[in-house]
Amino acid sequence: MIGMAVSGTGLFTPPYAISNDELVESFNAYVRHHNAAHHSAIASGSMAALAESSSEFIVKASGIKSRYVMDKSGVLDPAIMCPRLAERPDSALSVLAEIAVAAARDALKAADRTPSDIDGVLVACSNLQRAYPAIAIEVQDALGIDGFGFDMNVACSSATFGLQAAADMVAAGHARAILVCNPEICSGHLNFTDRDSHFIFGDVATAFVVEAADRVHSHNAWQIVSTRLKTKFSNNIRNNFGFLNRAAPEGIGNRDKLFVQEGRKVFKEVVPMVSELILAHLSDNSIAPSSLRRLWLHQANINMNELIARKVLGRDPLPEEAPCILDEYANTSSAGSIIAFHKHSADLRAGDYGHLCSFGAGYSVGSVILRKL
Ligand code: CO8
Repeated sequence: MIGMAVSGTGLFTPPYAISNDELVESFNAYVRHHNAAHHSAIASGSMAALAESSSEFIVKASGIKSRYVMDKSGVLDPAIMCPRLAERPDSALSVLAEIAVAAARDALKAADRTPSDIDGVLVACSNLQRAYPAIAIEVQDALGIDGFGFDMNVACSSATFGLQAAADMVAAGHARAILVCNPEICSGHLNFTDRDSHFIFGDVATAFVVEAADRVHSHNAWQIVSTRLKTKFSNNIRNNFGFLNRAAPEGIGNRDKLFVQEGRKVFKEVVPMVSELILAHLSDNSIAPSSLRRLWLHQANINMNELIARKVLGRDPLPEEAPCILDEYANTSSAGSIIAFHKHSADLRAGDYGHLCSFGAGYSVGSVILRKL
């Protein structure tokens, strides 16, 4: 009995890249314009002047050098500072479903599966475009999948929680195979006028197929040895945007209606939570950290990842042991560790162990032990 497996992964990369220098240039233009417009209030001390951002700070504090986005011109326009994504008629595919479908087609190909092999679709992500109908049902329809679909959101941990939910449903006999999609248009929820966080996120979509390990026919399939999930309530990463805002119109447009965080607190509280969970999870499965060939860590911050990898391995990781994709993609929420897995798993050999993990708002942590088939 070898249980469940991830039999294929897919990736959709948006068409536009924004470098740190480009982002900082538009941010600083916004700051100069803002400070000039509020010159009297700033001079009188009733308003604080905004400070400029810097590419050097961004690379040092986060490891991020660039990000992909679905729209570049709106984000970089100091008068807009927000992606511009045109509304679509109800008869057209939603933009979130569109990027999920692109990643899903890639994952189905990698798994050597067709839509007729799939019985369920999960869209598991941080940033859902609407409340209903579920994006997953739209993806299901676009791909021609019979069965069921639903959305789930556990912020950055949506993909690992989705992986466990999919594996449980296949194991229970509710589906032969489940397609899990992680479309993340993080730029839609990011406050590009906030110096502390304007550089953090990027857009992307990933997808993967979960099915019984003894049924896979792909070349890069991974047995799901064990999963472990953990949540602990925290207000340190939060977004209060939602349909109840119209019931309190006085708050619409406030800072908390987009992504806000206490980045330092998150760093300090989440690193021990993640490393302790991974070590306990490995120990309970009698797997020595030294036998892990690769760590596909959540991609939020390079300094966090180096610390977690050091705590798990008991030494500094080699770059290929804990691959970094956030330099190119930035934080893509739930999709980050799946991108790392997608790009850096094919070279490993049958029997090799690897570890996939996520962490983020909630707080939420997902730990997945994988073994190559
Ligand atoms: N440019 C220049 N200087 C800056 C900038 C900037 N842009 N920003 C801050 N500074 C300055 C500060 O003013 C401060 O100056 P001083 O020391 O004089 O007070 C100094 O730099 C240090 O500031 P910080 O303490 O803020 O900087 P850190 O070194 O702690 O780095 C980070 C900030 C990068 C945010 C870091 O704390 C971090 O990465 N923390 C963890 C964050 C994390 O992992 N969050 C998870 C969020 S993801 C998630 O859960 C998903 C949510 C859903 C997705 C939403 C999509 C939008």
